[in-house]
Order: sequence, then structure tokens, then C-alpha cells
Amino acid sequence: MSMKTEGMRVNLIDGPDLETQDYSNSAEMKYSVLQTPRHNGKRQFCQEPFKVGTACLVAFCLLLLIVLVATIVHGKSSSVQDVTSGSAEAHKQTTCANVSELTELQALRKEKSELEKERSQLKAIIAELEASASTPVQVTTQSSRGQLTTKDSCPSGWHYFSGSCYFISVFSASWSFSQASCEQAGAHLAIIHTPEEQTFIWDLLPRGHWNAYWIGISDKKVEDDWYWVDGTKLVGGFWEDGEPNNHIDEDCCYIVKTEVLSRIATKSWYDAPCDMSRRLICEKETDASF
Ligand SMILES: [Ca+2]
Ligand SMILES: [Ca+2]
Repeated sequence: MSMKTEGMRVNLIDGPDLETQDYSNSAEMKYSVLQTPRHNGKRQFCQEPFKVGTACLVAFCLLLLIVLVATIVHGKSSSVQDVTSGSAEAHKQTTCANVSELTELQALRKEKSELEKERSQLKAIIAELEASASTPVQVTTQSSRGQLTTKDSCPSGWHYFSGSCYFISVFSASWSFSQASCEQAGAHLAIIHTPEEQTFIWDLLPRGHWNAYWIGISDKKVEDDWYWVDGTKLVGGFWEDGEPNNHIDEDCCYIVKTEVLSRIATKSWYDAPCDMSRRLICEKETDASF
């Protein structure tokens, strides 16, 4: 192998050094110039995929890391939200339970207050009735049969008419409470059958703005089917014009004696809600003992 050939072989293997290469030989220079780019291009061609792959791998790892971090953060956030939401729901339920208990407590207190008020009223009624019953007096009056008699007697504060004594209260109570109060005294709410009896009671009542007194009749069981407290059915009655009208669920009857003088005894009955607080008229037959 000649020196020239050997030089060309070296150039083929190691590549030319363009700065130190002696290009005096034009053919050698031409060969070197032609070969060098091809040699470098092959290197770059081989290195580019690796660089791209590495970059992609790094980018993928970064993306994976970002996703991982985001997942952890989101998971923690969700957990915090779940805990917060659960705590809020528990707090809400506790608050609702407390409000319910408070409402129930207030209702019980109100009911207790009303019961205490009724108890106080009942005590006053019983005391008044017992006081009147403890001092019976002999009454000489004219019976319904027109005969004078001394056997009919009424307690102090009670008024005799035709075999019965009548008590007019100054206190007020519901219809049921009034009937119970009369029963405590061995009486009942007044049962009125005749215009004379109605007029007698009417004359006992003081006039007032709306002085109203329970009597012993109601249509609690069947609407517009009025019965006395002794179980007998009402016949007729002394209703005000337009009454009874059951205007606001009205099942109990009272007598009204207003300051208007034109109102008369035989048109003085009204129906009204039984839980209204009114004065009352008790009646007791005189053949029973006080
Ligand atoms: Ca009614
Ligand atoms: Ca009415």
C-alpha cells in the first residue's frame, strides 16, 4: 500500500481535520471535503432520536409528576371537604334537634302556664261556690204553680225560681270548665225551658258592653243538633236573629246582655267557640241537698 493510499484510509477512518489537513492535493481535498459532511451527518442522524426520546421521557416524567402531585393535593382537598361537609351536616342536625327541643319546651311551658291558670280559676270557683253553699237561707217565694212555699231554699248568692236555684258568676271560664265548676257544687249549667225562666235569669244579669254567660246547651256531637247537659234535646230556644250560625266553629251557647236596651230576654242566645272564656250560670234543683 502506498503512502497516499494509506493517508486516504486514515482519513476514511478518523475523518479529516479541516484546519490541519493539507489540501495541496486537490483530489485528496475533494475526497475529504466530500466525505466529512457525510461522516458528521451520520453521527447527528444517530444522536437526534436519542435526544428527542430523552426529552420526551423527561417531559413525560414531569407530566407524570405533575399529575401525581395534583392527585395528592386534590385527594387531600377532597378529604378536607368531606370532613368539613360531614361536620357541617352534623352541626346542622344538632342545631335542628336543639330547635325542636326548644320549641317543645316552650310549648310545654305554655301548656303548664295555662294549666296553672285554670287550676287557679278552679280553686277560686270552688271557693266561691263552697262559701255560698255553706250559708243556706230559707227563701219564701212563689212557686211556678203559684203557691207560696218555704221549703224551697237556696244558698247565699243563689237565686230561687220555680224549684231551682241559680248562681251567676263574676269569674270567667271555658264552657267545659264552667260545667265542671257547676258540678263541683252539685249543680249544672242552666237548662232553660220556658220564657218565664229565661226572663227570670235575664233579669238577674247585669248589663254590660258584651256581658256573656254560658248556659248548658251545645252541639258538640253533631253540628246544629243542640242538646242540654242533662241529655235532652233542645226544642225552640231563645236565639238572637241569625243565630246559631256556627260562624267560627261555634258549638256552645251563651246569653248576651248588652247595654243596648232594645235587646230582649227571649232573643239573647248566641253560639260561640266552647273554649272562649265567659261567665256562667249554674242551676241546681232544690229537691237535692246542698
Ligand atoms: Ca255549632
Ligand atoms: Ca254565633
